[in-house]
Amino acid sequence: MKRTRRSGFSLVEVLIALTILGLLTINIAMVSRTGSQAAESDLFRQLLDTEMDLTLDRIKLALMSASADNVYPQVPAPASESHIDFSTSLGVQGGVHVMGDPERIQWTPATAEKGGVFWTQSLGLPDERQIQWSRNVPILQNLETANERDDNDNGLVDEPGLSLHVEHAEDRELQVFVNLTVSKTDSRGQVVPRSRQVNITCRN
Ligand SMILES: [Ca+2]
Ligand SMILES: [Ca+2]
Repeated sequence: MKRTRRSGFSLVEVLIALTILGLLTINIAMVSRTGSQAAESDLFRQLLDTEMDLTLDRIKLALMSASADNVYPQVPAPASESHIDFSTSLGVQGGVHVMGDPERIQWTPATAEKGGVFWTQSLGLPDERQIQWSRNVPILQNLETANERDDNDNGLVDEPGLSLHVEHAEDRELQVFVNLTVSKTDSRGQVVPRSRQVNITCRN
């Protein structure tokens, strides 16, 4: 008896094919989602890094030309301050340094958790003006808590999100160390902190 050749697919084959297709679709969607989340996280970190780097560059530029005798307070580690007052040297006239108007860089609270970094020009004078350099600086540095201990192992105790301390050995120029943490909550509700330290030599 002649057998008829089977054509088309059985129901089982169709079900298997649909299952495989479904799994593939789910996998592709997961990979795509993971990829877009990674790209979003990268962009988020880059924006925070830009805010942090720009703020530190501005602080560095301002303090580089500060006169060492006009930097206050001069707090050594493990203590630190969240502000610094200074005047820059405009040059020498008749053998005497001519100083610019007093300036201040400070962290100012905006909420219970974070605040901004502000630069004040002509401090206490009629033409005083204040400019914001950063808006996402937490009260304390990353991994630091207020407990009179150095939790993040950086030689500073309970240091603020913007922390400034100095080193001034007798035979060396004044050095100001600036630690800055910038942090923000991403779309998944996770706090992303970025931190960096710069040291600035006051050569005047
Ligand atoms: Ca610390
Ligand atoms: Ca602490």
